[in-house]
Amino acid sequence: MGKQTPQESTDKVAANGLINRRHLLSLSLGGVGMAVANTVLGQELQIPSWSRMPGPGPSAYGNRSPYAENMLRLIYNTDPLYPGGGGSRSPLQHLHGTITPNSLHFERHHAGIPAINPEQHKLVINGLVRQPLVFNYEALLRYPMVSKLYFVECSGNSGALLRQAEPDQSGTAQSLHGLVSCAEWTGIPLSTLLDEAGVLSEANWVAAVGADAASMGRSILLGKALDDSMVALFQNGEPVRPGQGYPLRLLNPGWEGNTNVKWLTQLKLTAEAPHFRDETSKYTDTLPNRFSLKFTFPMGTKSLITSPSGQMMLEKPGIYRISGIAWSGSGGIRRVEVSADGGRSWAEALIEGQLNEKALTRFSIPWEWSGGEAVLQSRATDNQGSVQPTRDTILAERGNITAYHNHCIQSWGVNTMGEVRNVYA
Ligand SMILES: Nc1nc2c(c(=O)[nH]1)N[C@H]1C(S)=C(S)[C@@H](COP(=O)(O)O)O[C@H]1N2
Ligand SMILES: [Mo]
Repeated sequence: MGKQTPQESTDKVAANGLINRRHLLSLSLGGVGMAVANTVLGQELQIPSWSRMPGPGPSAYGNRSPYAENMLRLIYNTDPLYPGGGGSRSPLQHLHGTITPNSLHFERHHAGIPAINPEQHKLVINGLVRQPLVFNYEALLRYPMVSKLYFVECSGNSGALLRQAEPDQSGTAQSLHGLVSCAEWTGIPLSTLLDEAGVLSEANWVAAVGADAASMGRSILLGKALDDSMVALFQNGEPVRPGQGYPLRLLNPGWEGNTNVKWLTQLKLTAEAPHFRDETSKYTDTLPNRFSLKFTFPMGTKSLITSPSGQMMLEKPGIYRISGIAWSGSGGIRRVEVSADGGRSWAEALIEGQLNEKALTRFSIPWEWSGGEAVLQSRATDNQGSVQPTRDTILAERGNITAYHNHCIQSWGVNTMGEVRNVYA
């Protein structure tokens, strides 16, 4: 977040009602508050019944309020031909901050969730190593660990925007983009385990395989494996959930979701990539000239307004908090800009909280809705200068044979009734 130029700081309200930070801080925080909150002066506060009676006591495992039970994952594609296949999407429009609660982390399984007893699970490291090793869960718990915030995003996320010529009017942040989540992952740096096995100089790849019925395998570049890949055992402080790969999963920060092999059971060092099913027939981008890109590992620079977003309703003209998430598979987010006029003018959003590499970042900006039509967009720039592209740019560059790795700008149209819909702009 660089210094503002004098020109920007005198610019009180950016085009189309976006209120820039300087204006908000120097002049009108109070003004905004007054406009948003209802005044309570002169009214007698009613004492609600729940403050008179003792409620239930503590519980062994906490639950959320029954008033917050509308936050649910959206399950898709439970085709009986593929038992356990399909997935579920995170309710991005209901989530705040940057951490996805474990119960709401999106899921993608190719053959369901195996019921693994950690006492019977093994992790093998073999292939081009000096000393093949086998670890049980108990042994892994004794290694030094690191804890980091990382997003996981399926490379099929947001694919509908490329597949569908007309925008899905019923689309929500969740239904269109909910295959991304973010957690604090705790685990052993993969480099620690590979060092112990002793990687031979001919090795270039780590072939990772899961213990599910899909026997999912992915090839990881040795450089990545030695850089920041980890064998994750904990997710937001508790054991990795069965849906996320209990008792352990591979995590390749910033890389396409599929490479994060769940229920990890084998790491084989190889000279060549084994070309598993999920890195050839799937998760591969075919270009208009029918050539396919061999591997696409880091996820693109991306952002999404989660509020207001598809299927929400603005009740009346006034000041709203535009808020959303931004992320990049190549590092941190440098800035996020927001437009209320379909990309003609942009204002810089406030980054809320810390900037973590390869993790979700929360942004927001106040916006005064006049009651007219608007098209809300956000555009992220990562700290290597890569800027989130428009849908038209992606289609022009890659066509739509592939719908994987779509990181285009999402447009939410607001009509004069205040209805928010997925639009192409
Ligand atoms: N063993 C195994 N690992 C797997 C999968 C799978 O089906 N089996 N699905 C992959 C896909 S496609 C994605 S996007 C991520 C999803 O991780 P999550 O379910 O924890 O969100 O896991 C990956 N790892
Ligand atoms: Mo995926």
